[in-house]
Amino acid sequence: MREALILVDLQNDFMPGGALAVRDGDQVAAPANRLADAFDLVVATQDWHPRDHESFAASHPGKQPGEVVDLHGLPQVLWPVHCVQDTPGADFHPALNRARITKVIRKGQDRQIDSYSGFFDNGRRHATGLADFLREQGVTTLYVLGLATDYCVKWTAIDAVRLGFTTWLVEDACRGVGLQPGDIPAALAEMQRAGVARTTVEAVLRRRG
Ligand code: VGL
Ligand code: ZN
Repeated sequence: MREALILVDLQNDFMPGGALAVRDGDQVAAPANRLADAFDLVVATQDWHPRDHESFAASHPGKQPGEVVDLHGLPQVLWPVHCVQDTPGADFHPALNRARITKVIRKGQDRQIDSYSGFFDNGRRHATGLADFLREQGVTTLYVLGLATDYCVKWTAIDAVRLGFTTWLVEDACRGVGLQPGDIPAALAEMQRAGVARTTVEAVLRRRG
């Protein structure tokens, strides 16, 4: 029964001042480091888009961030340009302890489809390799934290359950976008309905630290 910690998208563009800033997103770095010290297997996901990614409003003349379009058959929220491959905005937060990260999983590289989950693109057409990696490592239980609660954290945690992992959301080490009021509590409820269990940084440290 091996356990792994999954750090979702702790990247500069999701931090205050970044291109797709998540409120208080930077407050997740310190608890992420504390937890990472308590796990022998730490995986970080990284949103990693080409500059012309079709999830960007800038790729759709006349459209603004926050609008929803049909993108090759899937509903797509349009975002500001963010996490462009090999730019500082796509780097991990500078305070994040990179030395504890065993594996980095990059996602969102196909310009035609977004990838909120760390496991699959939004159409579940292509796997990122995260599930295979975790299974090879003998992992059965995941602790998920990071950004953003209502997008990449939510879909990573829900896919983890669907794939058969026992999945814990480290709720106080997540922050959300909250495009609409109520989106963050709705995401927590959706995860809970899907079978994601909820815990806190202190509870995980008491058990593992
Ligand atoms: C994310 C929107 C667009 C996330 C990534 O990390 O939650 N949200 N790309
Ligand atoms: Zn993105």
